[in-house]
Amino acid sequence: MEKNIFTKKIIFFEGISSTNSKAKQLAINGVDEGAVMVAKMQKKGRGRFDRLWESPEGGLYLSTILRPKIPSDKTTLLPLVASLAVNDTIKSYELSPKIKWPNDIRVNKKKIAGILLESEIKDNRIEYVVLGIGINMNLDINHFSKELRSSATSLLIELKEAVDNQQFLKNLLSNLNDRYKQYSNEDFDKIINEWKQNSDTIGKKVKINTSTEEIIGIAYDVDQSGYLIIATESKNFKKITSGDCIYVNEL
Ligand code: BT5
Repeated sequence: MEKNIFTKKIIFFEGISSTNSKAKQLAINGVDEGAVMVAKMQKKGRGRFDRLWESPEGGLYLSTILRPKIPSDKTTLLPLVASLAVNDTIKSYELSPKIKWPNDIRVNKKKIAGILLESEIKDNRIEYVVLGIGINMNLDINHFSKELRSSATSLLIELKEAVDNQQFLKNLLSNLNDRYKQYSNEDFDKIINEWKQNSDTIGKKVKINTSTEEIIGIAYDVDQSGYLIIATESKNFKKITSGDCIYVNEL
């Protein structure tokens, strides 16, 4: 049987600043693809655009190093690959997660996990990608800051019982290996189709905030790069490469 590349080297930390920062250091030092860093808590967990990821003890915080050997323009599909792996795992706990573009995993419309990808590309070649995943495991509502209490949830809150973080990690790394294999085999259509099946974004009226503009329209499709296509009210199509997506019916 083929080995899981994500179980060859797993490094555990009690507490850490950020597993993504640690993984980046190791990636620069040449550590192999698949190495995983796991922490019980993070002091400076990061979200996209340098936002804070609340990381109290009880959650699961991990990062891994990827060195994909496929054209660098396909790195934009990695958020879909990672969100499918997290979604697959949460689903196996008999919950009904949905992916919100680009990388939020939500249960009952509340965020249960987040994904952060940071890549280093040189001369059109991927040097490394650090994939970070944060999952709200055994956290109750009081673990979250007041600002997050209406928008965040955890496995404990949804299942009303504690989950074994080590078992969850094992399941997640196995799903990640399967999804990453699909990706490495360039099975991109399958990834995009399954992402669409597991997302609730397409068809919704959305408000997108990018670094430069706000766009309102219907989420029409996700293209071959994983970018979101919006049909605007003026009947134009806009391609969104990066930004925040808010469902208008949840405002
Ligand atoms: C993310 O960013 O969702 C990416 C989160 C990635 C965290 C992992 S943990 C392991 C690894 N090491 C790191 O340092 N990071 C990664 P974004 O889409 O920008 O969402 C951030 C926003 O989510 C924040 O501004 C809050 O509104 C909200 N948020 C923060 N902490 C949360 C939590 N624990 N649960 C739910 N929502 C949270």
